[in-house]
Amino acid sequence: MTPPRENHREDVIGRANVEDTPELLAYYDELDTLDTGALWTVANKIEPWEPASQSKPVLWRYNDLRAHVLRSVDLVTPEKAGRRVIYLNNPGRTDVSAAVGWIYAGLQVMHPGEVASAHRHSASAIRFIMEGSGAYTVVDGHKMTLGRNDFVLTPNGTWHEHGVSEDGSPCIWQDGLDIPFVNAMEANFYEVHPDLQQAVTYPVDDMTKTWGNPGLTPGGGDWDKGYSPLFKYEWEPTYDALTKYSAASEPSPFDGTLMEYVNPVTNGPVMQTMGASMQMLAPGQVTKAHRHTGSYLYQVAKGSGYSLINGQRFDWCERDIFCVPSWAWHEHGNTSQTEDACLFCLNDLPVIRALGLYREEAFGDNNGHQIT
Ligand code: GTQ
Repeated sequence: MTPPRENHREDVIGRANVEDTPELLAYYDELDTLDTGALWTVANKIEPWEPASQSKPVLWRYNDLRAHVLRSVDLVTPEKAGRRVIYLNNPGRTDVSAAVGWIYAGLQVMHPGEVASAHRHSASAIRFIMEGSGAYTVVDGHKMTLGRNDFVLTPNGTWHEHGVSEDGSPCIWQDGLDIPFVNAMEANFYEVHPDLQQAVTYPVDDMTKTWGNPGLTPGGGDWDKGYSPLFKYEWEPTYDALTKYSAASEPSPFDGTLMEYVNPVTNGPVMQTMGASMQMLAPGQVTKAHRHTGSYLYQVAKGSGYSLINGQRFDWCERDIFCVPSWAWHEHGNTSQTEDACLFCLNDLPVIRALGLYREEAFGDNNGHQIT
């Protein structure tokens, strides 16, 4: 960790530095009865020198969670539960049920033949498929079939339901939603579909076939919604793209080879509030530390390695999930000398960037590595 900067001391001129006296304390009590307060009693807290995330760096090991997630199948039905999900409860964010920052995440399990009813809400979601076969999601009449490491969007306001086909196997996927953020904006609406299920009104996987062709968009294709028409992003083309890009370029010292998933119409993020990326670490690759604003939830799509987050080491393997809170120092290492490692990342960068709040800093000392 770096020492506090000189201008970060609380006694510098211009920062609130008023000592309590009996008279002032009585005055504060009077203000309180009028639903008011003296700014200088809270100023240093509400205007910190730099972001002070309440989220803790956390690693959720799939090995620890999987049996508990599967157990929920014996305890509740999707009909009763609405969504049968075990959510990731960051110890610093339990008040808003967030996994990190303003991002919610959970592990949803479904057995073959099960369906979770259709609903829609102001929160946007992604699902990242972790295991099993036969999973599908229907979004506004478009049915998407889903395999391992695919991810699917259910953008705000779209009707969506999930299921697993009769001939599939038990499926577990990660849900990631901006529920805490939309609640913070006090803008969350929720509706159950009047028929509980929606009709599939387009050919299966039509959005991938229409919008998912590299370098080509449909002639006369027309899309002006705030989210990507490519509702599903498949693993194979993603891995193929990363393999080609890593062979053709130098990796970033901080991220290895990183590609962002984009809306093919705008080249911008997949949704207005949440973005996603996949990054590849070559065998043995170790990155340097940096930090930036925004909250990040990683899922290990392939391989094994470690991350140092604010000086704390987390060793991860395939299917583990970990978070990097805003402005936390982080660096990653692939511990295999033969296999690459791939990290899927869900983040709130679209919000951070749209509001002009993005900032980034490299760790300057110790050749760019945190001291642990
Ligand atoms: O599938 O729409 O994990 O609405 C939490 C809230 C999943 C969903 C969650 C949701 C969903």
